[in-house]
Amino acid sequence: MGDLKLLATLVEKGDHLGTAKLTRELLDRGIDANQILLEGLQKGILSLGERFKCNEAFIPEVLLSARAMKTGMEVLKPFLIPTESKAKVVLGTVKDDLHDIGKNMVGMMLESLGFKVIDLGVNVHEEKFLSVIRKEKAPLLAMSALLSTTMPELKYVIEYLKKEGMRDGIRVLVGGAPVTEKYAVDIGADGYAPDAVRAAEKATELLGVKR
Ligand code: B1M
Repeated sequence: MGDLKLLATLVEKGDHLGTAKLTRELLDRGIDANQILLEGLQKGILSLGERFKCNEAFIPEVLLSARAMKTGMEVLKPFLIPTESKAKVVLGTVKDDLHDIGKNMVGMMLESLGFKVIDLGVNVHEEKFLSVIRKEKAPLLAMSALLSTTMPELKYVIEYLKKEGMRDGIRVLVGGAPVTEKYAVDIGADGYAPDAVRAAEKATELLGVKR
């Protein structure tokens, strides 16, 4: 559909006001919020990412595009969230990693399935993950890593949970562009998902909650 393509272009160009306006219009026209997220907003940031990879776009453009994506996501959020809450999920991007767009999408998809998401943001240290899991008695930890240099943090956090005697009480779900299913198994995570939709499905499966 043409307008979803236009939405992707607005995100790619970093036009946050245009992104918010068109997102609202598409919702008003009855287009499904998930479709807007995946075929509009996400396509735009990924396409900019491709240009960034080839040195055709640079960090200021990436930041503008990320802002547009976030603005659109804020407009969509209420349309993805049901009223009743299931289990608590502690979510965050690991230490030294500032990427949060994919993590925020995972959070939104989890919320859309009814989970109560406690989002700790980016650059989250293992002690912080652990203290919030303890305080909230959350049964699921969902961690995102976007850099090959920060991916090992996923493993450190799992080891830290073990060291602190907390590993048995919690399910750990991992993801992010460089993370693979094999890596997740190797580091002893309970689950891996390649994208936000499957992350929410996996969370449901791991916790054995009914939809
Ligand atoms: Co950065 N960056 N970045 N960046 N950036 C990447 C990731 C990179 C691939 C670009 C490239 O070189 N081609 C590259 C990493 C290379 C690598 O290590 N393999 C890179 C680099 C190198 C860097 C810097 C080091 C650049 C520099 O400073 N020289 C720097 C590091 C800063 C830091 O974190 N310490 C940096 C900085 C930035 C910005 C701050 C400018 C900005 C982030 C803004 C923000 O997030 N608020 C940024 C961005 C935007 C990108 C790209 C262009 C886009 C990332 C993104 O949002 N993708 C990215 C290139 C790319 O991805 N093609 C790039 C869209 C998002 C929807 O996808 O996050 O993958 P993604 O999430 C997906 C899945 O991975 C999955 O679901 C999501 C979608 O459904 N998923 C999970 C994510 N988390 C999950 C958790 C789960 C399950 C699934 O379970 C819990």
